[in-house]
Amino acid sequence: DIATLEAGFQQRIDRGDKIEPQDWMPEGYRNTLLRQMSQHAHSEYVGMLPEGFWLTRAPSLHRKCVLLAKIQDEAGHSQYLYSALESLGVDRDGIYQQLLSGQAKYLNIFNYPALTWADVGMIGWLTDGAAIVNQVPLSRSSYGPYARAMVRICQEESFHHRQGFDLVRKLVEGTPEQRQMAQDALNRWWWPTVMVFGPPDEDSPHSRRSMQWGIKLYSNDTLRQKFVDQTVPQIHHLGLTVPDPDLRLNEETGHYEIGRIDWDEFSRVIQGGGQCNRHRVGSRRRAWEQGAWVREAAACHASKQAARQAG
Ligand code: FAQ
Repeated sequence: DIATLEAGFQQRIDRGDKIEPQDWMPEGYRNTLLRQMSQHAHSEYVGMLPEGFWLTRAPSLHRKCVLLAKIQDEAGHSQYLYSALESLGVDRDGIYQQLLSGQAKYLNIFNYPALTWADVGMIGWLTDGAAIVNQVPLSRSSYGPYARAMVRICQEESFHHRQGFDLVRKLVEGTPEQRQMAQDALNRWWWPTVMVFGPPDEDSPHSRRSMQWGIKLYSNDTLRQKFVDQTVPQIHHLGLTVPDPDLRLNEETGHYEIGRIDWDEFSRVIQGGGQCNRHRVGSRRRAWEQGAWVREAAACHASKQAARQAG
């Protein structure tokens, strides 16, 4: 019966077994994976847009090549994740349509604009930095295809993180105007990045079940703290200021304590009311419509090839 199956499933999780697509899994486990993995895939896909705006504006050929490579990696990450989703028996187009209809979520952070070249650096350094803190544990997630996708994704994200840091370092070593540009961008990206880890543990409806099932390994606040502890010294090293007057290092615990996070802003942004939500989903919708001829041509080519092979 179902209770026995569920108990056996939980034992496998507790033993550290990987769950594979052909294995029995509780409906709730599958739905949690669908929710989180699709949000993750959409985030990578929409995540190309804020930086994409700067591709034709990069200050040198070298920076343009680096940025182009990074954005292509993000497209690749979304493809791995859409493929991992297919292993749950869902149709890729159906999942994708949920993004285009505005029904599916993607990370809050991608609804903010990249106003200057320094913002491109902040996205790499801070957002990819946060993504690494979140995703390295996910490479030990209980669902095999999701965990395996994370391994390569994390390796690529660490290049993204370094190129972001390098870009910001170049600016802070530059003219006073360039240094100020970096500080202004940090002021814009710090709080939205701290929010990326999701609501505080006591307001996180999914965390308990997700952690019990080994989908998530650490709570939202645990990962947020890890990110803050690791990033604040880097900010100080660059001679920049964290835009938080309440930030302090607790000498006893060794952890940085941050000021109040504006959770109203977070809710507004993830419910569609951020600065760029309409623009982001609109861009993805346009790409889908304008790419219709590519999909038709690829399908036509595939059917001709199949006919040729059969003949
Ligand atoms: N934004 O109960 P919890 C990248 C929602 S790409 C929007 O705590 P959970 C690379 C959550 O969905 C990103 N919504 O939920 C890159 C839920 O709503 P629902 C890579 C958020 O799932 C860099 C509700 O709030 N990483 O970085 C957010 O247990 C630069 C309640 O929350 C991922 O996508 C948020 N920040 O924990 C590309 C992370 N937080 O579904 C380009 C994968 C929460 O009930 C440039 N996902 N919500 O309507 C996760 O790890 C988890 O899903 C969490 C949330 C930790 C985000």
